[in-house]
Amino acid sequence: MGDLGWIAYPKNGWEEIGEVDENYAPIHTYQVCKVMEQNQNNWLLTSWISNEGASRIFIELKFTLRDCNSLPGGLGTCKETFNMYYFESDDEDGRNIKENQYIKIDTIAADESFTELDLGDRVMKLNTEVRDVGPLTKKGFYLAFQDVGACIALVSVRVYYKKCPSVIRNLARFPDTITGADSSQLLEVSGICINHSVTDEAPKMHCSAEGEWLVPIGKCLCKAGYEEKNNTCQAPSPVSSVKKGKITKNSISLSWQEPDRPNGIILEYEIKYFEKDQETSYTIIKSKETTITADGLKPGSAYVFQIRARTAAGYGGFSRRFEFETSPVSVAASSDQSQIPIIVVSVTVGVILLAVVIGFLLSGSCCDHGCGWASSLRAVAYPSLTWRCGYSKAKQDPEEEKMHFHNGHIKLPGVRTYIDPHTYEDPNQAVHEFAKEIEASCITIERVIGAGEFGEVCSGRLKLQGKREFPVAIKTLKVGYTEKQRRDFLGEASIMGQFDHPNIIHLEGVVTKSKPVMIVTEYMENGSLDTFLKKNDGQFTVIQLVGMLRGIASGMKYLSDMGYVHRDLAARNILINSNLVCKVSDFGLSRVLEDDPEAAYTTRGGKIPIRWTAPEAISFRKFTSASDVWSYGIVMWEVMFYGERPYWEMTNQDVIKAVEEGYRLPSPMDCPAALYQLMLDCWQKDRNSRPKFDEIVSMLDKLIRNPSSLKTLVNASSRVSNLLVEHSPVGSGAYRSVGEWLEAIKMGRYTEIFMENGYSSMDAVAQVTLEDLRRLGVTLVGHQKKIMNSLQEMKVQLVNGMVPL
Ligand code: ACK
Repeated sequence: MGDLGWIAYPKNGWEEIGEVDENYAPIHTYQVCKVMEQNQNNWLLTSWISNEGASRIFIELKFTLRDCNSLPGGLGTCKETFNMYYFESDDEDGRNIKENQYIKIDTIAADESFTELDLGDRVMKLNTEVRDVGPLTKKGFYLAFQDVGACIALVSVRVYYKKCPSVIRNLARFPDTITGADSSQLLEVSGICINHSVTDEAPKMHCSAEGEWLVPIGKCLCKAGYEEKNNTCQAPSPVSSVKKGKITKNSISLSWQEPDRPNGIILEYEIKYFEKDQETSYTIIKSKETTITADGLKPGSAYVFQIRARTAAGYGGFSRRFEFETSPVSVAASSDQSQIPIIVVSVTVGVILLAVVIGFLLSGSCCDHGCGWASSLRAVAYPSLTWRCGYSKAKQDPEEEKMHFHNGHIKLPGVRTYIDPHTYEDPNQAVHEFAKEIEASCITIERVIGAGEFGEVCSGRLKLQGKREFPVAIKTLKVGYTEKQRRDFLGEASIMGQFDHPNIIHLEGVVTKSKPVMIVTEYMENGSLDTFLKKNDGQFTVIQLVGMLRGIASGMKYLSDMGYVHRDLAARNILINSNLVCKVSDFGLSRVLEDDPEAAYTTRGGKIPIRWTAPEAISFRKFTSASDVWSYGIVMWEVMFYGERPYWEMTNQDVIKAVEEGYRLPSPMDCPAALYQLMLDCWQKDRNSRPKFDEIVSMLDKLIRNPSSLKTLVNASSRVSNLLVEHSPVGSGAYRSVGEWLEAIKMGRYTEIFMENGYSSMDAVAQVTLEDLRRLGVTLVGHQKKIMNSLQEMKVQLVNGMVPL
């Protein structure tokens, strides 16, 4: 046993050489060189190594191995490999086990990947080899190195495991996570909301075997009163001064000032009030103004008011309690109105009686289950609906919303739904209801990034009071616009401003009080998804692509829950940011779709993006969330095909005809079968048979949790049978040249290399192997797959007699 506590046997086998480095720290090298002697079996056992909870460990060896050719006379017995083994045990007791109980990890040979070690007069080749072992089930293990007659110096043994390092994402903290045992396993890890934040949608991420965090899902939000800044939450100050205005016997008007430190744009105020000592029954009014009138109050009664402000980060704390009293009823008035309480009482009694009668009718079935009178009565009198962020719009005053609560339950239930800005007589009112006015001086325009229907799209920066400057996208309305154009332009903001979801493009606000009129949204670094995918063809893992699709489906689920039908869902209308988070955008008011170059006029005069649209929407304008699901299927296809144009160059008329006849797009290359099946489900003719967006999200979550389910790909021959044979580039007949073929599969960049290396005909190309591709410099795995699969496909088609090469 040497200094390291490692054991070598037999004693004349491995030998420890102790040296010191330039800092006099000891270095240990083990060497063995019995190349002249027959039947060598020299073992070197390490001390016990704890795996520290990891179930897959990696072993990196650095060693020199002498070339047998350089050893005159030793060629007969000399070996150029050695073996590595392991044995698992919970403690050091496992040391004295027999050789044959060790499990072999691998035979280690020197390969080309060495670094040169300059030994002055000699250069030694230092080899580095890494192996991994797992799943490990005990607390630790021993390693053993067996020499069978080579000349080796073992310079370094590094044992490690991989982990996804602790990180904060979407305001949730994800702990250091040791990767899973299986090299393709993704571990789902739940995040914990950071201080002063609460769960919005349960935050989760996936830790890959390589130690990378992938596919963030869900998020936390800063608690009421806190604002998000640099991955932390801090509070905006409460409203401090509240003044009473006009007071009548039934109403109290209030006004107040913005909090001293708003820490962001105040989107609205929430005013909670209740009759003094009756706190369990309160009313909440939401207002965008700093004044309200609480009406319907009892005369001569004291009411308690509390106000809090909301910014994009959430609510601030409530103000202190302010108490005001309604005017008492005058004597004259009281005699005039002496009948009112009686009427109120009789109406109330009537309502209760009605409730009792309904309760009685219901009680027949209910009592079978033993729940009795009291609960059936309660069910009628107080519908037990918990707070679902329920907005009940006070239509008469769009600046205010009013909700009544009793014992923590909302009394007037209302599910938050999308409000069509067309329902407002004055569209300007709709804009200001849903979008914050921004002063033009807060915006710095930096550069033009594109052209929209109404004017240029620019990138720039927005500096709001009390907030750090941040990047934004700015859509501008060109000069000389008509009133209708202005309305349509701002209509998008009225729609976008109603949404609040991580996969929907976020509206910062609008500029309407100065020119140019602008819509300011969050900035998405990677622009539109179709262009981004085309630019990065073949560069993402399937899990990354599924992560993008999951985001889009989650955004669409939110929209469909809100009752909003998008009608123009396509990869060009999805934006993607630097974290590869996809967000649904393009909420034109004049749907469909003045500004979409893909939209074509139908025979009925409407303009529709034919390739993305469900048959019933094309034929009789039946746009629903189910037709959005069809479009989502097309987006899935675009994503898995890296931005390929659906139905390639077929004409719109041919697309309509083919789809009507039951043809569907073929599977993209290398597409997991489960994803293609989901696409086909989205393209069911019967719209009721298509999956709903929540089902799509769950299905994608399941696939992400279990990535091995993505390993089964649609195989080449079944792809062929699904092809829209006449029109797809793969099935469009023999390619006339290598260039044409490579262009068709979007690998045109390699044409020159192929030609230069003698692959100038399709016959020659048919012989290409993966090795050849690597030699030609096609190093991206995605590109190798694309080329090999296309070749494979052509061969299958040749066998089927479909495409002569
Ligand atoms: O593909 P792109 O770079 O992404 O070109 C189009 C262009 O503006 C016209 O629509 C880009 N664009 C639109 N909205 C945004 C945004 N919020 N962030 C970044 N780019 C955007 C789009």
